[in-house]
Amino acid sequence: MTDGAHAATGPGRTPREVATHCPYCALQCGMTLREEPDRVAVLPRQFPTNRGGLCQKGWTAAELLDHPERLTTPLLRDPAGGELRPASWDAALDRIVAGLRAVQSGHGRDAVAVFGGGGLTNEKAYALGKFARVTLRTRHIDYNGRFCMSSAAAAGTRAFGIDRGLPFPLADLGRADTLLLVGANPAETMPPLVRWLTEQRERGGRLIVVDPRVTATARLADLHLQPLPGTDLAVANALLHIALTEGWIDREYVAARTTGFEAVRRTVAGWWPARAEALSGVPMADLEATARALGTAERVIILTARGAEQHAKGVDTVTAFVNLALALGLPGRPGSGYGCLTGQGNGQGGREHGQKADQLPGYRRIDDPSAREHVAEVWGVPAEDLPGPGVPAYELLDSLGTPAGPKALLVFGSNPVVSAPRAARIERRLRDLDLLVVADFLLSETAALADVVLPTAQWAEEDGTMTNLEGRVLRRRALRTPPPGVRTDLEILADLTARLQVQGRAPSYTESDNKVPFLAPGRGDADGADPRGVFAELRRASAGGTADYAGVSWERIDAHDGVFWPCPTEDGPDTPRLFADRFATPDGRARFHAVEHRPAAEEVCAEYPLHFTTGRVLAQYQSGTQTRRVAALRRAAPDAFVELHPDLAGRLGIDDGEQVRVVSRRGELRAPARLSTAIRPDTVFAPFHWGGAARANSVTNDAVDPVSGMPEFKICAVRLERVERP
Ligand SMILES: Nc1nc2c(c(=O)[nH]1)N[C@H]1C(S)=C(S)[C@@H](COP(=O)(O)OP(=O)(O)OC[C@H]3O[C@@H](n4cnc5c(=O)[nH]c(N)nc54)[C@H](O)[C@@H]3O)O[C@H]1N2
Ligand SMILES: Nc1nc2c(c(=O)[nH]1)N[C@H]1C(S)=C(S)[C@@H](COP(=O)(O)OP(=O)(O)OC[C@H]3O[C@@H](n4cnc5c(=O)[nH]c(N)nc54)[C@H](O)[C@@H]3O)O[C@H]1N2
Ligand code: SF4
Ligand SMILES: [Mo]
Repeated sequence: MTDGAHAATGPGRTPREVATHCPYCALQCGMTLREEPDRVAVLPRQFPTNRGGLCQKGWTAAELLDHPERLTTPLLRDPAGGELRPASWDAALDRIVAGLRAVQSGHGRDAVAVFGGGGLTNEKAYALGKFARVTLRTRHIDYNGRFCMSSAAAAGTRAFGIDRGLPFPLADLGRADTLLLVGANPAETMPPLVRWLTEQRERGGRLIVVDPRVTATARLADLHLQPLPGTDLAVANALLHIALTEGWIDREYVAARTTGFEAVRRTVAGWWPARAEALSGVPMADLEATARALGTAERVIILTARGAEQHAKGVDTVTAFVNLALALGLPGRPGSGYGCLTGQGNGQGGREHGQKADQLPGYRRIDDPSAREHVAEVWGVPAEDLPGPGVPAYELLDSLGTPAGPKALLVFGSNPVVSAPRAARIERRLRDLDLLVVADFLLSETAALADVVLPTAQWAEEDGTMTNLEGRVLRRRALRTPPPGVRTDLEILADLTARLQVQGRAPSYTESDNKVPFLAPGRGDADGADPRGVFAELRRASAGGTADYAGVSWERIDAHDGVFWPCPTEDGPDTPRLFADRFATPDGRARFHAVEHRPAAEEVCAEYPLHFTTGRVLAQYQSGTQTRRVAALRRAAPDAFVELHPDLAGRLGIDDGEQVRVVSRRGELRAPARLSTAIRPDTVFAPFHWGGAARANSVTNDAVDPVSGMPEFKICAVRLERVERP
């Protein structure tokens, strides 16, 4: 049984079942879907990551398959009345093709942009990158992973020469003697992962959590450091300072396996624990206890997540923790290392196959001549015809509809009206476009602004692969076909490509365009919409790259519990653990980079005296398009809220449950106050899962990290006000 499905043996006898994975986060919990007379049932499934566990979102994921608000027909904006109205696929695709041609002939190829998502399968991420570069020939493609993984990715690449979220299997967490979680709240964001934390502590390990709030995860910890948001870099430098003073550095490892330590040593020499305490509020004694737990244990793992990374200094902050890990000799040592907890379902694979502005498939750089040659060869186009690098997500979104920016945008798998920083401004940019196309299965806030909405298939209706937070490539398996009127993302891309190629050319196109089939011929995929065919091509395109999938086949994934990349040959091994002997740098050594703390892009002042930070709650996912429509999740987390300390509430005369306004220089959000001693009195928190008046991103700062382009979602300056009742 290679597809993991059990076909029904007769009507009403054995229900059809399929072994697949949850559609939501990067843990990609194993689950079995079963077709029942009146619903699709979700059953937990043993898989090495979740070991039979699922969170509430996973349990209820199938509810959206037959949801009454599901889109089952394309929608076209009526030019006269301005309403979105049902239309045929022909009419919708014709409108898109005409719009793209008009924009490209008037303003050049780069006037069209593509925005993807880390929830797309590897096949779709790959096809989207190729669609942008080969079919549209625009340099403008980027994706929501820029808001998610980009800082850790950049730091990992510069230190280790490779970016794989966890360079070891998740199971290693259970055996760590000391585990440091920085800005991660897996008890809410990846609940089944908590089993590994429990196992770790039952074996006598120590768990240390760094978070400005006493989260569900912090409550599990032996030690909780509660810094001011945006001060993790100083904390990391102080921890390394202490380790140096105490002689806990692994000097042999540093000498044999790394370069650049001397500059780091000089920098952290100035980070006395007292200085870090004054800045972060973390007591010196706790810094010392943390450094000791890291410096004197055998198996030590340091993990970061969005709390540390979503800052305008996110890359340097991650680098500071990587420096600490390297100085202690952790990366590559059995049971030890540094890792980042990737977020979206295919957050890892989504950043490997070419939907990032500066990348080609296989985690190749688009400005590397040999990478261009290789991929152009697979695509059957001249390398010089491939566009150069585009710009990171926020810069792209912020340029839409401006005189120099793209005039048309196609969105696959993101809802930036809710999830982009400084969202009111991005909403205006989207409205300024000549053409906005959104493919979604629900009418997200972004789809509601579109000129054309294309109804697309859901996870249980498509085959493909996903790469989880461990770098393990998994199979997504279809239980059923999409409902009538709905097409898969791959079908949409193939349809558009065919129409763009057949119906003549925009004047800016060169001769070779019409000769380029979307997928090179002879690979078993006539129309380019078959995910197996696309995966076969992806394997060739990634071969020899950093993220090498050449040896990964669907059959091999099925026969094992997934395949870890890099995996260059079908009969050779895959790579569950990286860095045992060497790093992926030219000389095989990991690279230290000296990094200095700097203040947040926006500091508090008399007018905006409070720190504002954002994040997630267990029962809602991301921009909420999906989970806000699931009854049980809506009951569990019905509304947005503003979390603040009772002391602060007392000072401002705010009662629990009262409507408050969080105001920044960019805008405001309104939501009920939730009083809690779990947060620092100088900081307020709001989840970002809601749009409208409660949208957290009306408030957030659009300052970005200079290296990664990551926006500063986790800190800005605000004031808090009561909303006076009429
Ligand atoms: N329920 C649920 N689960 C999810 C998701 C979801 O939307 N909902 N999304 C998935 C995705 S895409 C992602 S990226 C992951 C994210 O997973 P996490 O990174 O665990 O989630 P966040 O809540 O964004 O941030 C984690 C913590 O960072 C803390 N924090 C805020 N500012 C700072 C700071 O300056 N320093 C430190 N050290 N901590 C800070 C917050 O208080 C929060 O508790 O979750 C995935 N899983
Ligand atoms: N303030 C604040 N803002 C944040 C964050 C934060 O911590 N604080 N976190 C950031 C992070 S880490 C992330 S990852 C982003 C996520 O934010 P978004 O990019 O908005 O992610 P989603 O809400 O998952 O949006 C996915 C959309 O695509 C649709 N969709 C799902 N699967 C598919 C598919 O296969 N094909 C197509 N065509 N559509 C699909 C869904 O219905 C949904 O409308 O938000 C970022 N924004
Ligand atoms: S932890 Fe993530 S993958 Fe697992 S069930 Fe929950 S949302 Fe799905
Ligand atoms: Mo994310």
